[in-house]
Amino acid sequence: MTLKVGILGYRFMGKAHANALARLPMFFPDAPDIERDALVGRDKQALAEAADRFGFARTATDWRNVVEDVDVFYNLGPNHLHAEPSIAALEAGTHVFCEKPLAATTAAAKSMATAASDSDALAGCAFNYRFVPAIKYAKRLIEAGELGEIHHFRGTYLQDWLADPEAPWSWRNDAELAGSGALGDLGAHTVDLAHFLVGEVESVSGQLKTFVGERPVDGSDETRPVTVDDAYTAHARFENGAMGTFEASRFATGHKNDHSIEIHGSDGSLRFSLERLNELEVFREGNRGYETMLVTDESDPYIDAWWPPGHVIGWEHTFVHENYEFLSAVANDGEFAPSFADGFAVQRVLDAIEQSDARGERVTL
Ligand code: SOE
Repeated sequence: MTLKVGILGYRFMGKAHANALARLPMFFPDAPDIERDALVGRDKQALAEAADRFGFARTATDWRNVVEDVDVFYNLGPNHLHAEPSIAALEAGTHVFCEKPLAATTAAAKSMATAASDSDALAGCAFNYRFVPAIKYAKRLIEAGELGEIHHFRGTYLQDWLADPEAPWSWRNDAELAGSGALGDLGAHTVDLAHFLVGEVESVSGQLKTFVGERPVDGSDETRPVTVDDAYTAHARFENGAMGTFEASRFATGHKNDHSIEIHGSDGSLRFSLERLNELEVFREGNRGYETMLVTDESDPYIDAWWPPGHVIGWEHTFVHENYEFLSAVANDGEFAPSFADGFAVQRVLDAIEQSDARGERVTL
């Protein structure tokens, strides 16, 4: 079976997913055949150049002309654009893969989850860090009971790209377009991993902070207001009794893209950092400290598709893994996680953190 694919968005995430589609035949030969059909965007010239580079047959400036003509629609646009095209595609029976966070608001995320539930088509949310071999390995350790009863989850996502007050304004700085700032862009990933590895969040108390209130607009003398958070912190209680701390910042000088988690259980602990994504640190009761494992053996998740042990993989490979899993589920009429319901569950935690910050009190979901 050949799946005809249309993609809305051709910049950063467009490149990451187009690269993943191009890698599939070489590294995952049992993946379904893909026809890179339509690339959707507004700037016709930039779109044509991207379509040529990414190997797409045609371009379109209106997603309405694409969602019913393809088998799979990728929504890689800015967060405020996630709902309408994805819902229209699902209502037309087109499978949808949507970037994270699911939406700019909880209400929009709920509508998307409902549309996915009502549709025969498959919908997935592109939380790519679930598809890091070391994270999959961590999931196996926890499910095998090797950490025992989980007591703590600690997740931070630290970047520094806005520490310079002169760094230009972008849609990620606008509440209407993005929904929130570091909370939704980065915190969404951490909350999803917490759900994946530990379980559902019961209550949170959090705070948001905006360090720089306006930024220059590229190519003009104007400035535009920053109406979202630059950083957030939160404490959480999980339904299973574990405790959690969450943090993300775009002002964490010294960190480029450091998504780190640490989990402590009664019988052991684990530690992971995206800046060393081929490694997992594991502490087992009785050892003197953490052991650093290189998760690149053929028996480790996804590694047999790539290279011999020790020939490390990178950030882009997580997109190949998630595309392989989603498109295989589409072709085989299977299931895929994270679903839109999973994306909506993340959005509810983000919303509760925002509510807690606004009300100055703990919020139960
Ligand atoms: C920007 O913060 C960004 O590209 C996020 O949007 C991605 O989800 C994250 O994986 C890397 O950083």
